[in-house]
Amino acid sequence: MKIIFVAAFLPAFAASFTAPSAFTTNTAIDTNHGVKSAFAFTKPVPVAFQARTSELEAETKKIIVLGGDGFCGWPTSLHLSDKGHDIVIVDNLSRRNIDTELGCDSLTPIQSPEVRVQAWKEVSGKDIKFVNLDVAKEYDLLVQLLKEEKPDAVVHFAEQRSAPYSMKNSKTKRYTIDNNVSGSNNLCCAAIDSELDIHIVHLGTMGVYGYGSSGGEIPEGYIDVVLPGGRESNILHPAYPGSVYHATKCLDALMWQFYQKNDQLRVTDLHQGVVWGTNTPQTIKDERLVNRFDYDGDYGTVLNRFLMQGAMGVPLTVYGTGGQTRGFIHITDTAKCIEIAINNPPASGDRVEIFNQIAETCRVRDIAAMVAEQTGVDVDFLPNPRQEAAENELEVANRKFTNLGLDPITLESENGLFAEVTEIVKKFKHRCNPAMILPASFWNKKRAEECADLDPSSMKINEEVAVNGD
Ligand code: NAD
Ligand code: USQ
Repeated sequence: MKIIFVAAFLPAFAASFTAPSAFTTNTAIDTNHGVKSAFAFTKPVPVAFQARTSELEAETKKIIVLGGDGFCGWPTSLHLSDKGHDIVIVDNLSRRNIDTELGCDSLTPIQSPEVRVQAWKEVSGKDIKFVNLDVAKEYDLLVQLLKEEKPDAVVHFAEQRSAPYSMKNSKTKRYTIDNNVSGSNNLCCAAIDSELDIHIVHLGTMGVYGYGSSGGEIPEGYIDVVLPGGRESNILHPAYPGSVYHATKCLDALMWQFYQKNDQLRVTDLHQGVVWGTNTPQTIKDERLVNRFDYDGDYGTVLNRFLMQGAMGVPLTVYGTGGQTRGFIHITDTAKCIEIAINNPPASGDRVEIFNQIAETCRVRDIAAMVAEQTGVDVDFLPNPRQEAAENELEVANRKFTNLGLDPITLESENGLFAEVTEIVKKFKHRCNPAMILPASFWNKKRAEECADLDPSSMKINEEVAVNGD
């Protein structure tokens, strides 16, 4: 069956979604040079849609979403279902269990998978199947599932994704390696054993490239090099992970390369930046569909943490000098990127397709300054719990997605930046445990010692600054 998406994705979104201007679009892409750093925005450049997306013709597909209960996986599953694809979510709920282990919870009250898919059925009329399965451990069930469902594509989100959690202690380091590397290897083996031609779409990370300043643009996956003797080659970009978690994504990348070469698996690896935001045009349709919002020191990512801290009247937790520059993307665009990747699979025999999945790059202290200015909260420069470069530049190519029609949400619009997250924080501030805000994982003994004076119980919500709850 074929469905036609006329014109771009975004007008369609805008029509069906009444959320604030967080979902208006403006691009900060310099199409000649990739994404520029840290609010040094060039004038918005309209991206010309190319043939494949100006009148996007896509087949409806059977898609299995591994990790479909998570922060990225849930809204992506709904987005793909909304587009007419037949979705099966696989998740072992390990992320929910880690919340229990850490004594924390999503700021938003996420419903059980069963309630979520039922709510989606009521809202959209569409079925999503949920399967509780451990991708890293239940290999036979995974093969059986592939054989039964015969998916066209498998989207692989099912990994332990927190760098701080992966650095907490030897137990979490070992778990992260075991879970992530086994899960990806199992998926490759299962795809081969199923004898199906499955397109694997994996969520990698910008962190595979490392965050040193290389002095030039980070290309999309592969880099031209000149080897000793003047031999020219084009190779996977050297891996330079900054945490055990990031190391698993580097190992994944090697595994995709090997299985593509050996078994002609069709694989797309998406090197995504830090994701921000909570809701999407689909999750906002019903309270029971709300996406998770991590704010704690282990799982909360920087921009969402600052937005939440700003709205709560808590000083912003900048690590070190805040000189780290990272790639960012809004959760709505995560879902759109996955859709674009699914619609543009590599052919059998093609090398692994790699996209850089970011909208823009920003420096941490610039983001903090922006949030502080808007909310009046202080900025705290804390000792850095992480072993990372104090300052780094970052210029990243993301032309593959923009050329395929992505017109990403950026931080340019202040209203857009705050509206969605402020609403969420306002509604659920009573669920926040401020003692979970300070960093709770340290990269090594030295970092732990430097952070020894941080006192979790010192964090207090400032009721005068905090947005009033309902
Ligand atoms: P998440 O922890 O919210 O979601 C991951 C989901 O996978 C969880 O629901 C978890 O229960 C499930 N899972 C983990 N191991 C599993 C296993 N062995 N079997 C079955 N299910 C399993 O994380 P997220 O933020 O949604 O990230 C999803 C993916 O995107 C990850 O691979 C992450 O590395 C990548 N990514 C995330 C971000 C970000 O900022 N959130 C940025 C770049 C890349
Ligand atoms: N940071 C602060 N204060 C905070 C939190 C973070 O200054 O309160 C700094 C960190 O030191 C780091 C930067 O902000 O320099 C980003 O930290 P983060 O926690 O937002 O992101 P990170 O640990 O890199 O991991 C997140 C996701 C991960 C994904 C990665 C994409 O959890 O799954 O792979 O973003 S990337 O960063 O591009 O590698």
